[in-house]
Amino acid sequence: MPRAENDQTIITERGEGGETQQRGGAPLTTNHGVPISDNQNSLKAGARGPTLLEDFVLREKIFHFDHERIPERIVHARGTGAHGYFECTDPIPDLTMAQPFQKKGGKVPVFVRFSTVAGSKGSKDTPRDVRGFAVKFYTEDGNWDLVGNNIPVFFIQDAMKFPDLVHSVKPEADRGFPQAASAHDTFWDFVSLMPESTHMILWAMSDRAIPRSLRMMDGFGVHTFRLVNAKGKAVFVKFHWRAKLRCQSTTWDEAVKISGADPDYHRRDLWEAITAGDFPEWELGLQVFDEDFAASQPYDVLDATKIIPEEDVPLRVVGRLVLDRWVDNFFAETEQVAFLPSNVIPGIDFSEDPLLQGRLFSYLDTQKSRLGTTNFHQIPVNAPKCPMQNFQRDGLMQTHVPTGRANYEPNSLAEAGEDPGPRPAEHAFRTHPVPTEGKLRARSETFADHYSQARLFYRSQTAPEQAHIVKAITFELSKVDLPHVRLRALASLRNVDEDMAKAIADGVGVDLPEALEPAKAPIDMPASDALSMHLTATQEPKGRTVGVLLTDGADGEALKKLRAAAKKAGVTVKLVAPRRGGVLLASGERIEVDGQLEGMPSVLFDAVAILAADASLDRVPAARDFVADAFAHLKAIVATKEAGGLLDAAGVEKDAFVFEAAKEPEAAVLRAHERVWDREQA
Ligand code: HDE
Repeated sequence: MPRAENDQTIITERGEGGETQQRGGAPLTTNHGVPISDNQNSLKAGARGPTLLEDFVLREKIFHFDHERIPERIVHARGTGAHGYFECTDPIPDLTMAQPFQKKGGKVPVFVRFSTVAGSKGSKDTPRDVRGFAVKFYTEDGNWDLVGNNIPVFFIQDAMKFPDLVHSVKPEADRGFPQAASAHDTFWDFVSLMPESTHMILWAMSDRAIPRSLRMMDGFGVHTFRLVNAKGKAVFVKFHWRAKLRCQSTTWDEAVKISGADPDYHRRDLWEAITAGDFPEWELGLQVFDEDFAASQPYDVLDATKIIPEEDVPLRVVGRLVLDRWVDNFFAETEQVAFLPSNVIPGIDFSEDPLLQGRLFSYLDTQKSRLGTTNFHQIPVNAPKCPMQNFQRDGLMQTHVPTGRANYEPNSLAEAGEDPGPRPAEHAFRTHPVPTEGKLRARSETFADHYSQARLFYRSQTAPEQAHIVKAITFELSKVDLPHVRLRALASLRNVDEDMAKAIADGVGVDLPEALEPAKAPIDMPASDALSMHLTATQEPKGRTVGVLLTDGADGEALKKLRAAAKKAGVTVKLVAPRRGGVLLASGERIEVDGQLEGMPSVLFDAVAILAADASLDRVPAARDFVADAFAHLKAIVATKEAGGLLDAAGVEKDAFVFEAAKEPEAAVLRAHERVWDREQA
């Protein structure tokens, strides 16, 4: 009997073999639209007989399942994405005709995918790694993809070296490990033979490579690009995404523990923020400069291992990026999104950066391999949102159905009253003309200074940030089994900073080797505060999460105060208890909690409050770890008097970052963005 269209009632029954059978809702069909009668049982020759080949329903279902996976990305395989918009706040038509920058308040839809680089799709969210920050702008002039990273420089200067770099960092070829890690022989072997990678190594060994949240990292276009205005005048530009919540990182020990506690930590954090309406936001800042400025710098602006200090060319903020919509389907959108650095629009052009130039064909090529067809641009997440038409036809998985016979031009079909198809336009992308020198397989001399900016980066960091770099390189080199590779890396690092190299050599337990002779003697550039995460950190707890550990009989008043402060500050509160079912507060009120103690350790929070009503947690190992880790990870701790024994058992020293719940429960909220670095030095 035909059913009412909107009937969503599902009836659960039991089949003859005891299996669960459900009916109701929309009719289940095959891929060809044929309604299916039974989704639990295959077609058999008798109830206990063999399955029949005739069962097209079973065969189609399993056939499709067998082909559900597509090749993962060669690099940046693990990622997560969201929809949003870019809004122009300061139009720059004088500099570019690019559509997103023409009108104040003008909005362009975007899709953004964040990623780690080295790990496989199923690896963890918090390895030490560079993060991808790829933005697809669906503009009225076609798609513009700004496929950047959270670090403004790169390991290599020429695309020719990319396969070697990636092979060296991926699991070693003979053993298939380590996964998602640069701390191994082949990576350090390669980079220690590539002095040009030193600047990027310093960034990758800094806390930038272990971000607290995808919402708390900046993004960079890395390469120098061009902006071109309507008169055809070009200027150079570097693109910066500046996180509204400012940059923050985990400690290394925290990152390691998070990867066990919640391998999906970053994607969950992004999902929670967006679904809660707390939309992540970045400013788009431009560094605009001309040929004369470029020619007068001690580095080459076409060299992707170099930054332009913000003190020399300040950021001009021209817009904001807001992510306000999670995907409907992870595979269809996040997995199938295809970014192409070659996707530029009128008003944006490339520079001659040899790394960027190599990327211009690589990404198109990889999409064919991953998505299987030259028609990958027709997948909804990749399709432009403006009209598109040309004479390209057919191909695997063609979904467009062009009408008429104009599949070539020039044609004169219009004269016969037929649709002649499109023609090249006046308002169009035009390559900015650049004089060239003729064919040459070479590297410019202006790319030869490999150390000055590595030195600039290191010297621009605060003491704790420097200490973390030393620790990270010590850790990585200690994982390198080949002694000559450790020594070569140290020999190179001596050109960055003698004290740093010495501290690392001490940590690894080797004598400092002779310094590697640099191709060009480094110079000392003035330190740049903009390069330090600590010096540019936020002063507000907004966007952070506080974990509250409760026991039965906990004081509801302290919790209430803490929650009120959190609401005001834009901080999330998560409740943790020994049992998921919740706790009975002293007031007699029963409250549900967000997680069970063993499944929600303090590494998942920015600050903690232990609202224990008695000493029942003192002997619980997970409770001791909860507190000990919060202390070791330099976080604010609020605790009741009754939790004193637990704090002692966890080795907490009562410093200025440990607060009494009875007096200031809100301290956990108000200090959630801070870490007490003194504790680390103790
Ligand atoms: Fe990529 N890179 N890359 N890359 N890259 C890819 O393209 C490549 C480079 C970056 O979320 C691949 O679709 C070459 C720099 C991001 O889908 C591949 C070179 C920067 C993403 C590829 C580079 C990046 C990729 C793998 C040297 C920062 C993920 C799958 C010339 C500015 C995009 C894919 C996403 C992905 C090639 C260097 C960023 C294989 C040959 C420099 C964010 O085509």
